[in-house]
Amino acid sequence: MISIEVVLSPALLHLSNIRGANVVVIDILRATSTICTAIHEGAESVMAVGSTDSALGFADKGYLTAAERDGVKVQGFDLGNSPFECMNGSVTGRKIALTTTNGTKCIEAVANDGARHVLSGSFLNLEALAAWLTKDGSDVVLLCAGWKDSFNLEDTLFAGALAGLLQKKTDCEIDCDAALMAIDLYNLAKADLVAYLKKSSHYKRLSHLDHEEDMVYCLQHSVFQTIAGLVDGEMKKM
Ligand code: 3SL
Repeated sequence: MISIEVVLSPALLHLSNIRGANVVVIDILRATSTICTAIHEGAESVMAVGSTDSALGFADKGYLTAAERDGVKVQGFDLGNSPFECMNGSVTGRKIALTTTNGTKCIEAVANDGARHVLSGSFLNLEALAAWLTKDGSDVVLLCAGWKDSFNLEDTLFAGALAGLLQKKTDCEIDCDAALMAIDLYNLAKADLVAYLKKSSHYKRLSHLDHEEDMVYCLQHSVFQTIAGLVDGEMKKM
């Protein structure tokens, strides 16, 4: 029986054991949605990097460099953190070194801790991800990146969507109140996620920065099948 656990913030990760589990890192707005989009658009890989300095260092190795802090593209980088920057062939065949405020930190935090696989979560490939996890059959930990260690709504909603799908598709056990809460929250909001999230802190932050189009894009469900997961330390097509 698969166990499903939701970790509502990276600050709570120390309470969980991810050894042998499939860990889905969730930064819906926008890092893990952008990573999935980049891989779907044919990028060879996306490496999650902790600091802007180390991300810039990858330029010499032929990587595109990408950086965001507090929702804003960092000057001097090829890309920020918008999924639209990864479209129309701009990343096809390229390796990308990406650093973001929360999402890439979470990927780094679980990269070397004995997880079976570390996957990038997004609504964009929700059904495909649920099918992949079901087929693999290992325990699942859904890690919400949140915002600077605080809980956020959008990552929790995705955790609820995925946990709810897994609950329907698999013989699973949910003995985790965070997962049960996330499923209930998703059911409350799913009719119109954009409308529901308009009150949330990050939606407001990104709206002020004119990233509304990115958010509408990232909240679409199951528009492609591509799964991105860590292979040799970089997110690649699984
Ligand atoms: O925190 C992150 O990793 C980013 O996804 C935040 S933002 O959407 O680019 O502001």
